[in-house]
Amino acid sequence: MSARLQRLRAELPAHGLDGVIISKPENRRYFSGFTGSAGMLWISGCDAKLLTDFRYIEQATAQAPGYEIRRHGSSIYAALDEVIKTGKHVRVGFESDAVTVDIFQQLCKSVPDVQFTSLKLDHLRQQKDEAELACIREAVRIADKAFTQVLTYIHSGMREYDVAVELEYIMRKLGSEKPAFDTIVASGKRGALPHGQPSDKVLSAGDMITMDFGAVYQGYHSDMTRTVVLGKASARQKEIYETVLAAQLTGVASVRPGRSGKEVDAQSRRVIEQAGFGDYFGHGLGHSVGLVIHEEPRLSPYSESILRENTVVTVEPGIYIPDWGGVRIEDMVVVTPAGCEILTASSKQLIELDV
Ligand SMILES: [Mn+2]
Repeated sequence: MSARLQRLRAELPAHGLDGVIISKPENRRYFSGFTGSAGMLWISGCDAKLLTDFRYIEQATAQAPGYEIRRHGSSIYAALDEVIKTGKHVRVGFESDAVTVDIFQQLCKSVPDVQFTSLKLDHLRQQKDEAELACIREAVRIADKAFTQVLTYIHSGMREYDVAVELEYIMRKLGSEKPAFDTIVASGKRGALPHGQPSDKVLSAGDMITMDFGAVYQGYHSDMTRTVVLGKASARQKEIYETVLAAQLTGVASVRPGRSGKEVDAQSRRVIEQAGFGDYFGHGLGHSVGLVIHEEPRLSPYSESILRENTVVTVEPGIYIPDWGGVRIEDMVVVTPAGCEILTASSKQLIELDV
C-alpha cells in the first residue's frame, strides 16, 4: 500500500491540496486494503486515517495496517472535522465522481473551516502491479474454465436463463466472489442486442449464442465474450463470425504502450467497415478492467487516453444485425513493453455445439 500512498501524496501539491478525503469504495480499497462497505480515508502529507463504524473496526485494523483506525459515532462527518482540524489542514480534495450533492452539502456543513476542491483519482489505478495482475489472471482463469464447462451443458430446448445461471453457478464453485456484472446470454435474433439480458427464449438449432460474463477474485474482475452456434453454422453466420474474429485479432495486435484508445479502436473497426458491416458495430472496442468492471482508459472512437504498460483492457468488437442476430468476441489483454499479452485462454475458433 505504501507505494500507492506515495503516488497519491505526490499528486497533492499539483492540486494545491493539503489532503484528500477518499470515499469511493474501490479507491478506499486500493489505497488502504480495507474492503468494508462503509468508511472514509483521510490522507495528507503525514496522516493516513481510516474512519469507519463499529461493524468494521476489527476488519479495518487487520486489513489496513498502515492506517490509524478511527471509530466514528452517529456522524462520520463530525469525525472527519475533528481529524482534519487536528492537522490544521485547510485545502481538502474530494472525489467529485463519487460524492453526491447531498454528501457535499453535508461536508460543507460539518467541516466548515475548509476549502474543498474536487479531484479524480481513478487514473492512479490504471497501471496494475504484480499482485493485482495475479488476481486478474485468476479471475480470467475462472471464467475460461466456466466457459469450457458450460459448453457441455448447453442443448436445444433450454432457456437463455438456464445458461446464464449455470455459468454463474460454475464460476462461484470455482472461486468467484460474485458475477463480474449481469451475465449476458443472447441467442438467435436476440444476439442483435449487444447487452441482451438473458430471457426465457428457448435455444433451438441454428441459433448463435453470445455469452458475455466474468468472475471476481479478491475484488478484481474478468470479462470475456464468446459466440457459439447450436448445430451447424450457415455460410452467413461463418462470414460474420470470421469478420468479427479478424477485427478482434487486429485489435489485439494493435494494442501497445503509447497508442491512444481511438487508434486501437480504429484499427479493429476498419476490418469490420471494409467487410461492409460498419453500421452494425455501434459500440467502443473495449475498456480497462480492474477493481471495477469498466475503467478508464477506454478503447473507443472518442478516447484520447494513451495506453500504458500493465494496463488491462478488453478487446471486444461485434456485429449486430437487427432481426438476424449478432456476434461478439472478447478477450482481456495486458499491455506489455512491446505490445500485449492475451490473458483469456479460450479458443476463438467458431464452436458448433451438438443440438
Ligand atoms: Mn467487456
